[in-house]
Amino acid sequence: MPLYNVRISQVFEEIADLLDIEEANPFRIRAYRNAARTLSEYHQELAALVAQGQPLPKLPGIGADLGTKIVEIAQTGSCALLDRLRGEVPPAVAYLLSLPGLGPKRVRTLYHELAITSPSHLQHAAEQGLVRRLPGFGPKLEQQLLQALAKHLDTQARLPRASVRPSVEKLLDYLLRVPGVRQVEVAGSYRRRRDTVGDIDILVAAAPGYDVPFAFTAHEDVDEVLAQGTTKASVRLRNGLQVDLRVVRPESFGAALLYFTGSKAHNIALRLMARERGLKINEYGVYRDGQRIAGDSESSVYALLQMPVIPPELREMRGEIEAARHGSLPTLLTWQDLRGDLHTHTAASDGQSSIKDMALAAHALGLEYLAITDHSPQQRLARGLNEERLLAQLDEIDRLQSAGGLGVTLLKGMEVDILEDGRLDLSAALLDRLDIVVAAMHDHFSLSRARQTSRLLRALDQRVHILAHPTGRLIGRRAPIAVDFALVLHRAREVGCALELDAQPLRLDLDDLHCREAKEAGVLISINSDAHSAADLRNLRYGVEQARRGWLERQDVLNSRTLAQLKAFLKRR
Ligand code: DGT
Ligand code: CA
Ligand code: CA
Repeated sequence: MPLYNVRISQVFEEIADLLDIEEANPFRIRAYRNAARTLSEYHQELAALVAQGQPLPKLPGIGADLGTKIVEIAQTGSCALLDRLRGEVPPAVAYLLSLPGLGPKRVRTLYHELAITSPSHLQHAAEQGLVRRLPGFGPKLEQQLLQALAKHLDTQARLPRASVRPSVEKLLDYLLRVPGVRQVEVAGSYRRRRDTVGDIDILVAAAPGYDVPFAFTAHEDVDEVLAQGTTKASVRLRNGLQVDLRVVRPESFGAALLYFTGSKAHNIALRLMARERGLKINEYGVYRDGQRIAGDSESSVYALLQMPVIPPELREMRGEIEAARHGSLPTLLTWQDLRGDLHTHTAASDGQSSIKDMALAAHALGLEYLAITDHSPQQRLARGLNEERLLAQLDEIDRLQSAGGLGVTLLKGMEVDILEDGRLDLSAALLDRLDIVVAAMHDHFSLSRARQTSRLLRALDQRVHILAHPTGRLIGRRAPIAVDFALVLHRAREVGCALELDAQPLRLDLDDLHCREAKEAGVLISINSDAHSAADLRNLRYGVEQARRGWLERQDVLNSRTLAQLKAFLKRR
């Protein structure tokens, strides 16, 4: 089975990390990082195309050299450049870069002074107090590293959900065509739309007398069969993903779907409620005095407990059962509620598409407005816009807008860097010329909680409309910043600033719990694609899914407002 794009992208990330440790040319490092991001978000599996002997599509930021490397990785699983770099830098050293507080310079120190080559190695040294004595380290950083290591070592195995989607859809398709199969549904954390998944759970309703697990384990992508029976199977796919299959009779499909969707805590609560009513729930149905009285659909089970169906995204034991009982479940946001995108990049900075192509793509998705927000001057590698180029872009937007035919209204904006001390990377005069100011941090992620908090509070006191990817996390790669989030929310609410839910599948920042905190604090969320190409706008859908997990409704979301309402919001600052 071909490698996922996300795996190829990991090879590029690793190359970038190793080049970084070797102090290679920053532009070269950047090219690998950009290509990694493009790949991880691309909707078609490139290795599959390579396997079929088809040419690669033209991808933004990926020229002949990187294209050759993609083919090489797709065919061999690795590439010569990576092998060479790995020979020069021990493997786990690069991993250390993903810990907060560790850049290439400190990683080099750890390697040279203490011969540290892996996270567990580092943990050991830090526990003995050896790390604090190194030049450029200290007791605080040592403590911070220990905490991050503890967290990191147990979240490593989870995969971003978006990255396994093609694989899951392929399996579902296949199972639907297996003889005897009536219904197929993916359950577990995938169905609850968690940002990451540990494994995949698939449920099948089948007529009696068919060996569905046999057909399943014979799928071409299966590498190893971990367990197999007449009603279940567990396999590992060639790309490492584990998939659990359960087969039930059609009359049990709803009860089984409920059971295997989880969460476990949600299921346990339902079972307790049932017991209070003299009922028994298991994965086959609901029983009273040994008689089966429901279970073909999820709604038949919830109905017996006098509840509406609770959307899978909410089944986390975060108050959803209480809400369902009191008839106060939220009316969750849907894709149709979104009217615009307020954070996007063009080829003027590190994006790939023209303003016009971005606008046309936004229109094609049914959006009504689009903010163009390229990077500010400090982002040199991302070709951040200086004053002259920004003013030229504002003129260009005016020209495009008056020429008409775009299908969306453009808003003039910028993603302005928040400097280390909380000032913004643009003069107040220029900020005032923009329709919308999106502020974001791109460095100094490891400041102390106190300093990080005052940095953000200071940023919010300036003319900022949206605080972008507020915690800075990258799933599986960079921990969220340390910050007093409640205080940030309080100030955001006071000054009338929204917080972003960045919909890039590896960011999804804010996460579900933070979204809910924001809602409860009365702070609007803006769900933005942070697109770096026209195709990236489709990532908005992952944002909607995460927002639903955060209990968000239409009125909680800034970009569900009409253009007139949005403009009124923007004008207040
Ligand atoms: P994951 O795979 O770590 O992303 O998370 P889940 O939620 O998909 O967990 P998983 O794959 O271990 O199990 C799938 C579902 O099966 C889970 O959400 C609820 C159900 N389940 C698993 N084990 C138990 C159990 O011991 N008791 C109950 N009530 N349900 C369970
Ligand atoms: Ca699972
Ligand atoms: Ca499982």
